[in-house]
This record gives sequence, C-alpha cells and structure tokens, in this order.
Amino acid sequence: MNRRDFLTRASTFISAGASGMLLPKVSFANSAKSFKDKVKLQMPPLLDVQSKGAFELTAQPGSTNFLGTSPTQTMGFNGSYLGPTLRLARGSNMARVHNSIDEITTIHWHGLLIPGDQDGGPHQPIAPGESWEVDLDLDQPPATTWYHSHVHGRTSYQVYQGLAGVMQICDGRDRDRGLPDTYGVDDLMLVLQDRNFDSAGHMLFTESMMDTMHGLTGSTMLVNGQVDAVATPPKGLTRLRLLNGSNARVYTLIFSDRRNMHLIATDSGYLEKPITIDEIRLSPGERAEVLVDFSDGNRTVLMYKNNAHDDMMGSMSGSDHSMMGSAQATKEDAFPIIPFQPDERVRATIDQIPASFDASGHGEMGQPSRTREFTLNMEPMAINNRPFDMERINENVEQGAVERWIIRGEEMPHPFHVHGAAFKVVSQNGKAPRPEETGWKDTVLVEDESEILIRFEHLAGPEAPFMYHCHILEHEDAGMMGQFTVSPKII
Ligand SMILES: [Cu+2]
Repeated sequence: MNRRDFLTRASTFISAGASGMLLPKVSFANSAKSFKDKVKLQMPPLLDVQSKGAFELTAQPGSTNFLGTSPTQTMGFNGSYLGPTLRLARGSNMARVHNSIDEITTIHWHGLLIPGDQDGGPHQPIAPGESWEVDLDLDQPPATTWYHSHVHGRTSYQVYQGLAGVMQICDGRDRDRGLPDTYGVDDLMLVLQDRNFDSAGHMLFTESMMDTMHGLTGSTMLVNGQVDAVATPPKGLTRLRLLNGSNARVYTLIFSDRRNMHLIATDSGYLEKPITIDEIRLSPGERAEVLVDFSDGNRTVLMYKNNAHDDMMGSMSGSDHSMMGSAQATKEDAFPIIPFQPDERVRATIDQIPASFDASGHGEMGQPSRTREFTLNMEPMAINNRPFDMERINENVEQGAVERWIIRGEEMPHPFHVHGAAFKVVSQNGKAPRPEETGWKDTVLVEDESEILIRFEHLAGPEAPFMYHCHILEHEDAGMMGQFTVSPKII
C-alpha cells in the first residue's frame, strides 16, 4: 500500500462517520486548573531491591479514580495502576511474578541485557493464578529501564490498563558522578501516558481500524498515573527521568519558558558528557534523563510541542481540512504535560552540571560483521512482509557479533525496539541522530530510514527468542514484530 492508498483509506474511514468518540477533540484536562488547585505529583512507590536482590510483583485488577468523578477498572503491579519503581543493582535479582488477572500475561524487562529465557516476551506466558520465577542476572551500566506486559495480541490492552512500571539500574555511585539520586525529591520519575476517558471518568480502550493504523492516542495526559498534578522539584538542579510509556504517542517536550535541559542519559545509560538542549523527542518505549535548573524559583510547564506525524498528517490535512479532528490527525498546538512549581523548602544536592561521565560501561562497539535490512510494513502489519508468527524464527545471530541494521518504515514513524541487545544510532534519514538518540539505545524512532550498529551479547534459543518490533503497541499486536535467536559463537 503506498501513501496515497493509505491516506485515501484513512479518509474514507473517517468520512464514514466512525469518528466521534474514537477521534476525540483534544481537551487536555491539565490546562483547566490553576496551580493552587493541583495536587502534588506522586512517584510510583519505590521498591529498592539493591541490597536484598529479590522482589515480587503481582499483576492484579484494580480500580482507579483518575478524574475524581468515578473509579474505572484498571490493572497494576502490586497496586491498582502501574507498578512500583524497582531499584536494582548488578548481579542476581530474583523476581517472582504472580498473575492475579483473569487472562494470560507476561512481563518483559524492557532494556535489561539478559538472556532470552529471562526476557519475559511472548514465549514466557504466565497463566491466571500462576507465577513465574526468574533470576535477572544483571551486568550492565546504570540506566532507567521499564517493565511491561508483552502478551502477543494483548500487549496494547494490558499496558493501556496499567501493566507497566519503572526499573532503575543503580551502582551506588551517582553522588560521585555529581548527580542527584534521592527518589522523588531531587530525582523525579515521570511516566508519560495519554489515555481517553468518557464523561463518567471511565478509561476507554478502543480498537478501531484507525486506532490500529495510527496507534491508540488519548486526549488526557497521565503522569505517573495522575491527572492534573504539579511537580515540586527543589529550587535548584533537579534530575528528571522521562519514560514514554504511551501506547503510540510521540512526544516532543519543551518547557513553556524554553529553559534548557541538560541531557545526561538515554535508554541504556549515561552519555559521555551532558548535552544542552531545549527540546527532546521521545517515542514510545524510549527513556531520557535530563538535569533542569529550577534555581530561579519560577513556575514553568513541561509542554508537548507537536507530534511526529506532522509530515504525513500535514499532507492529509492539506487534502481535506474538514475531516480532521483528532489529536493525531492534526498539527495540534502545544498542550501542557505537567507544571513545575519549585519548592523552596527542598534543598538541591548539586549546584553544577557535571562535566562528563564515565560512559565506558558498555565497552567499544566493534566493527559490524554483516548488514541486515528491515522494512516495517503497514499493509498487512509485518516486518519484511512477514507478519509475526510465534513459530517462526526470522533471524539468527551469533553471540558477540556486531551488526549493521538498516530499518525502514512505511507510511509513518515507527519506534523500533530490540530485545536483549543495545545499539547505537549511526544515522537518521542519512543525517546525524538527534542528541537524545545518541549513546547506547534499545529503541529508535524510524521515520524513513535508520541505520544502527547493534551488539549481541546474550544467548536466546529458539524456545525463548528475542523480539524486534514496532513499539506502537497496536502495530506490534497486529504483527509488526519478528524474533531472533542468539547462538553461541562457533570457534
Ligand atoms: Cu509501527
């Protein structure tokens, strides 16, 4: 299907009157209240397992009153929505995951560099009432990673309902690095998710053809599962760890006063040195850490600047303005994600941006031994024209290998995620990657063509292969996914 066919089909579908609830007008709740009416942003509960090296998670049904109107059915780990933030150290981390929801789930540790049988993808299902025990044997540099459901065909629904949480890999040396690390005080976690609600406050999960094609976006912003909260950093340098935990929305984030962000880490760990930026783009699954200076004490608002579908949707709206009405299908204006009100009573622990970091933890990339090419197809949803099949291993790689992967996307930008391996982005559409796409990564937004160098260090057999897929969860569920094994090197 070429672009013209896609647009024709999309516009036919919209004109057919299937919009309304499925294509809501964006009216972000956050904008309505004044600062004093807002409640303080809460962090997900901290589950620090650095000393114990063991933790338990229970996927459970819950009830959450997001809007203060009436509760809505949700899912969470050890709670009603989302899960605790796990702080993990290198070495053994015994996980016991219990499934208390009424359908199969899995728990994928997104960003952990571990073997395939620990990865928690579609091949490690946990039946209702059952548990999965796994030892996560970590040997990777500090990073902000996350965990979420990964059942084939149900990932979009289960993550939307709340089956996700944050993992922070720590080595206890952040103070030596000159970085804040007090959780929820000067080291704030921000899980960004957009959701739809009906007028009664019930969360709406929809699966229309448009939701599948564009990915499901919402008109209400949740930060850490909260609507209309205000973040209260210390009046000084504050660390923000950003996770795009949305199903499909790509965020370009800026502060309302265009204040700087000092980028210190991307998906898989620290950069060699901070990069000063004033906007940051995060596609679903991506993480970034920034230091922001709030020492002026001024209020500011973290804003959504635009969307990554501008290019395609710009051409759509150019052809017919009248059909546009959705968050995705227009070049929408900026909207607020969350306001920041510095708290004078909280002392900042650092007063300068560190000059550099020891980012050598991943070692050298090495030279690629071969090239593979992937095209992310929309019609049908597939990779290299093969829709995902649990029974088919698409690629085999050798442990220790470095490869050059060229990924192309059809019709719209697709966030491409690889399990069990870290990579570096070489180029984006033939140009240098954005600052937030530098460093070691596990997810990259593919617009037209992305080139990456990727290193495979962990084994994955055919019974528990690794996945590579689009992280628009509706695309993933619809077949935009493949699987690969990592075999021992034959000497
Ligand atoms: Cu996609």
